[in-house]
Amino acid sequence: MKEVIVLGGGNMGRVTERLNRAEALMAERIGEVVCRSEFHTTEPWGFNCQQSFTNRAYVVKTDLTPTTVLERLLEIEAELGRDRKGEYIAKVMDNQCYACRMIDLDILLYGNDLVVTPHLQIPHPRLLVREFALVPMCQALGITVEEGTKRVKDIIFRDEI
Ligand code: PH2
Ligand code: MG
Ligand code: MG
Repeated sequence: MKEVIVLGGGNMGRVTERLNRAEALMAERIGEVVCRSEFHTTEPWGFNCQQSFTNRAYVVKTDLTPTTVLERLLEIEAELGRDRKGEYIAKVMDNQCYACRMIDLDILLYGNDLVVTPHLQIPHPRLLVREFALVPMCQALGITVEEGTKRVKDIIFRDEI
């Protein structure tokens, strides 16, 4: 059994309702959601856009592998209306790195595992520079941001000399 930390977010439409639906679906398809942060209202990071984001982090107990967790999260995003093609077009048209989205479910941590595959990197590679992810994650885990930062760095640099 592993503890996976998922960050939910979005900035279009009724995001809190959608995140609550996502939580119920994660509980059905991934595992028990044992803790969650509050909803955090955050400014769009990394791109220009008017609508602020709502983010919430979840601690989920699971027997699934990281790749299977990712597959299920992508399925849930699609079911809850994520339009990746529309986002892609908006991103290219506006020459931005990101686009507004209905919902995004990202894996931040999978236990203390370091996972690097072509499609998945855990810890999330931008976790330490994204306050909108780090702050809810630490709140969901009941630890300080300093402790959370240390945990992430220990995972990433554990195998380095
Ligand atoms: N997600 C992004 C890019 N920028 N900004 C905020 N505040 N919250 C997000 O969840 C977010 C973002 C890419 O996934
Ligand atoms: Mg994301
Ligand atoms: Mg994502």
